[in-house]
Amino acid sequence: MLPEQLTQGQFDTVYNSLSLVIASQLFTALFLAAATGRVLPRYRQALLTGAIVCGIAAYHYFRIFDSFREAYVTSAPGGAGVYTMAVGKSFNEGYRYVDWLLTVPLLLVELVAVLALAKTVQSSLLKRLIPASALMIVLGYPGEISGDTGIRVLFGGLSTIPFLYILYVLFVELSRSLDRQIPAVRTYVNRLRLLLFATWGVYPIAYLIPTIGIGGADAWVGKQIGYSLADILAKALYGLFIYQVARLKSADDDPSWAIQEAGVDEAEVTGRGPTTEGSPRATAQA
Ligand SMILES: *C/C=C(C)/C=C/C=C(C)/C=C/C1=C(C)CCCC1(C)C
Repeated sequence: MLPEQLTQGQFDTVYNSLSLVIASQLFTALFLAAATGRVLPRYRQALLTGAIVCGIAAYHYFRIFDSFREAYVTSAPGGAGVYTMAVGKSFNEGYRYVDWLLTVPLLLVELVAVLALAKTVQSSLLKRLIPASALMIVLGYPGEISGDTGIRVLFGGLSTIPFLYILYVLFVELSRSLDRQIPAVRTYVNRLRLLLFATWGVYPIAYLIPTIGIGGADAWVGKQIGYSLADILAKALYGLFIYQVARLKSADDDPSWAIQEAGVDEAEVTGRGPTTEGSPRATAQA
């Protein structure tokens, strides 16, 4: 499974991808935590959850990064050349799965929290989404660490069942609750779901790379890049989308907050803010 050797280019590619993920997660976590004051209190939990997700991911990427640097060594002076697996060391892919086990349910909590649905709807969604997402990750792990293609495909297939169930809940069941949201929020939530679908879909594809005949080190490097980029989009970019939804909903819930917070722009976006006549800007333009 783990390549015995990496070229300088392969080593650098993985090194730089891991480093990029650390920067993205760390600073998105800080941003989201700092931005909680820029939404109404009822949306703060969603932003805080997003910050925690990115924080947990940043932590695990520090561990993954260290594990990678210890696993491969080069004897060439100045570090240029061929990297080989260090004796007695291994790259620990388990960090990813522990990370997902924590962050994937939290990403779903983040989504449900920002919608501010009725308590009963909220808990009914979470009671199904959280166990399904944990099951998806747990079932994927035995296949991930197995060198046997059959086992990889078997557990990949099993893990896909809860994955499809999550998509069903998000795209079919959640749609009923969305009818009650304002159009601007509906548009954003739709984008959010598509982002979730597109980025979560990368994981099973990256998982399958080693089974589709792309051999050895290239397959492994491809998988590392796939997981790394998907993590940036599915956690950091997703967190910023959640922030947008929280801002729009805050403005819609309380137009006076919107004016005080951001001028009239967001109140206009939601279509429910004060009318342009009589607003400070209209008066200024007149
Ligand atoms: C931040 C991390 C995220 C959003 C991770 C998501 C992971 C998945 C959607 C993984 C799904 C898998 C399958 C559907 C089948 C193969 C095994 C997995 C675990 C890679």
